[in-house]
Amino acid sequence: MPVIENSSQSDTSQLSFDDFKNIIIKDYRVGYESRQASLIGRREVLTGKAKFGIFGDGKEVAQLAMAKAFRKGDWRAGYYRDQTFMFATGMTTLTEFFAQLYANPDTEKDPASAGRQMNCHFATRTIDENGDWNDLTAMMNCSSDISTTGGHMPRLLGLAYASKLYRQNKELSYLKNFSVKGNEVAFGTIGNGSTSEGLFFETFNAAGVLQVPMAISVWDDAYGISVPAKYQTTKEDISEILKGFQREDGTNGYEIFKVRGWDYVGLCETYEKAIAICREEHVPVLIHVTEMTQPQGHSTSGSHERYKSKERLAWEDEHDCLVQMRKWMLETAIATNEELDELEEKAKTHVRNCQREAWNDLESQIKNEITQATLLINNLALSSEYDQQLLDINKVLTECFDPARRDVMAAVRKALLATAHEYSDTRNELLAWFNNENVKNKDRFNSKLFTDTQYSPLYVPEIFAEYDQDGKFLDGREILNACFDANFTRDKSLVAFGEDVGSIGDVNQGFAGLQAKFGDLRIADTGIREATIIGQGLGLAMRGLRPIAEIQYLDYLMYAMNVLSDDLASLSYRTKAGQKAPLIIRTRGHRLEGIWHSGSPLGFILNALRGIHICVPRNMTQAAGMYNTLLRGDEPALVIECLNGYRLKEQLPSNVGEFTVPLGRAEILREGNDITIVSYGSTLRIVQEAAHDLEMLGIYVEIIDPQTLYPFDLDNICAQSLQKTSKLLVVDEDVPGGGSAYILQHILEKQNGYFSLDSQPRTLSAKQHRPPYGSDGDYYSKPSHEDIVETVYDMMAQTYPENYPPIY
Ligand SMILES: Cc1ncc(C[n+]2csc(CCOP(=O)(O)OP(=O)(O)O)c2C)c(N)n1
Ligand SMILES: [Mg+2]
Repeated sequence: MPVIENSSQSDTSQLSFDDFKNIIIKDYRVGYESRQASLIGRREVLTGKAKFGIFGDGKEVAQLAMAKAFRKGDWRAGYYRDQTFMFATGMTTLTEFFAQLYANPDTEKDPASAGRQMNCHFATRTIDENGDWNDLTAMMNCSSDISTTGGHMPRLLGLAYASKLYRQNKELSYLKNFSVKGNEVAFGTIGNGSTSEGLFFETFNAAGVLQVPMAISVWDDAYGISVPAKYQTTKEDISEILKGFQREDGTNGYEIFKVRGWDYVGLCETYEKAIAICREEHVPVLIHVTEMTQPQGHSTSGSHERYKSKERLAWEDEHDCLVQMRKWMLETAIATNEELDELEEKAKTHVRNCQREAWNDLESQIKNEITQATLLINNLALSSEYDQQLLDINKVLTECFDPARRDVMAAVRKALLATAHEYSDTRNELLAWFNNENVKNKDRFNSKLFTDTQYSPLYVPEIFAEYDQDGKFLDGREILNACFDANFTRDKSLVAFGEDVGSIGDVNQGFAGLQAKFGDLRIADTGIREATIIGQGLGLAMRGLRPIAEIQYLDYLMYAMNVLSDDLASLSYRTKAGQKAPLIIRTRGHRLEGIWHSGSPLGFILNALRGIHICVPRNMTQAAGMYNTLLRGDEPALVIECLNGYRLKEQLPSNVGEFTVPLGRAEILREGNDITIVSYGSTLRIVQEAAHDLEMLGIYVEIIDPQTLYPFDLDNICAQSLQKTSKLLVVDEDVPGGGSAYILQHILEKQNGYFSLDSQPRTLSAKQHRPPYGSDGDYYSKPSHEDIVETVYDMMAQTYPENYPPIY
């Protein structure tokens, strides 16, 4: 008889046989209810009540076993097959499961995503509505799922790494809400097919190096949608090929387990053993669960009969894990057929009731809105000359099958458009109702791109830089170094890591000497693995630490872009501010040398990373002020330092660790009446030099540094400048139509700058291609001093041709 540990029952050796039976029967009930949820869920999609369904059928029994090893304070980072685990741990309920399937936008009903995510995308809420952390040691924690398979692996690494820091760095013991001596295990799940992803292998290796309590379960059903294992995995066996990671005497590495997905006893034993090693020794473990099935096929998008052979389908029927568990329970006299029949009937009714409750909840809200809207439209029809049109609109709405909010709002908007020429009290009432609903719908569907609470960096008070009379002029890198030193002294939860960040203090020495001062748990080197550097930071930030994750050059941000975009940037939105990760990404870019060290792809970054603040400091003092701001706020941000600025002299502020640069605060660097030039980062210095030459020509340019591109110039400084100059030039070194197009949209459209222009707004960017190596390559690819002077000259010539004859 196996010793089965239950999360609520720590010492099972004392259990009576009856207690033991009851635990197993309860497990079977949870598994069976979960299966019913899958069956009913699929039907709800096929009958049109929900739009898409993907379920965890065929994976139930392993998850029951995994749940037994999961404790309060632990973390999950998994994928869409894990509903049984979520039910078994109590991290979600059946009613919430259905609320998400129906896209209920209420966080009370779908706490994981407020209807924003497809079904089976799980999360627990780690912060409250004020942005304050919950006590994460007192609850079970599930980091928010993403649909991109394998995309969650880097985050898993960070969640596990946090336990290591909490265990090894005694200075963190004051952070009571996050850890009890680093005893928390980060549980990951991934499908066999998705282990083909690079992120899986990158994470796997990094965890082996770091020796963190990470437990990866691979749910192996031999397929990734229709593609069988022979096209997915070398030797068709992931644990076989990962055997080289097995730890041996005197080496780091993994403990690797393999167990069949329908073997309840084997699974319980495996999880108990594996997780004990992981938790106590901080050794990562792999649990490869084979022979899993997929009774309903991959998702509601297609049927698996198309690609599985008759033999395979028959095998799956027989090896269905719940069928096998039931058989075993009968064979071992844990339950009788009659008992299980009765349990199954009750389970079916229970799940059906939960489903109805979830449906009725949303439906009744929408019906209520329809009643209100149709009444108001009817009232309007009484006094409108478009009465027939309005009654028709109402008829369509009342006859709508399974109506949604969009149907209600579409009807109201049509009614308001039809009566746009009329003025009446009844129309005003409809309009007021519409406006009121819009506020609610904006909150339901468009809010919380950032957590947006009192802790937002936008509310960090502004503190000006101060300078002693004999304030030293230092290399830019030394300014940053002093800033980091002060912040690491002030805040013990700060950590920084990346390639070459530890021992040598980063390739440009911003962290020089700080590892020696603060220790290698706080300032650390990593392998060359950008995606998991970000994942490492993301997981730490979700667990209450304040990481600065460094990407060595901006050009390599590409390698972390999936994690940044899919996971970090969407975290607040996809949980409706139920989780936060105040991760600061530090990198350096713009111009230096050659094709892969001169990148400034801000258009790409701005388009992909809404949900992350984007800071582009022109020098290291401004960068320091931004770090000071960001480290006192709680939202994620990317800071792009100027790669060619570390050895330029800047004056050291006496309050280098305290002064702040507010986000969204544009600064006028030079005043002028003729042309407004907006630029950022490394081009600013060239623009400033060009302005000097332009002055010799009698042209006075106003130079504005937005400082942060997201948020962009919150005080409309740019548009105000245009009221004076009427001419706009945006200079950057992204591709044409990249970051500069974003800036134009802000100034012309959002700030209404268009109305102040007397000539065509212009952009001056780098070329479409990347800059060749060498100074001439740079000159012919990036905007140069002469390019800027001539572009401004040309713009002036358009208005005053007689004053500015053609140069060429
Ligand atoms: C990055 C990414 N690529 C492709 C997909 C489309 N997709 C969704 S599920 C899936 C199959 C995953 O198979 P596996 O990992 O074996 O998990 P299973 O569904 O079999 O449990 C694919 C290809 C995706 N969601 N994300
Ligand atoms: Mg699979």
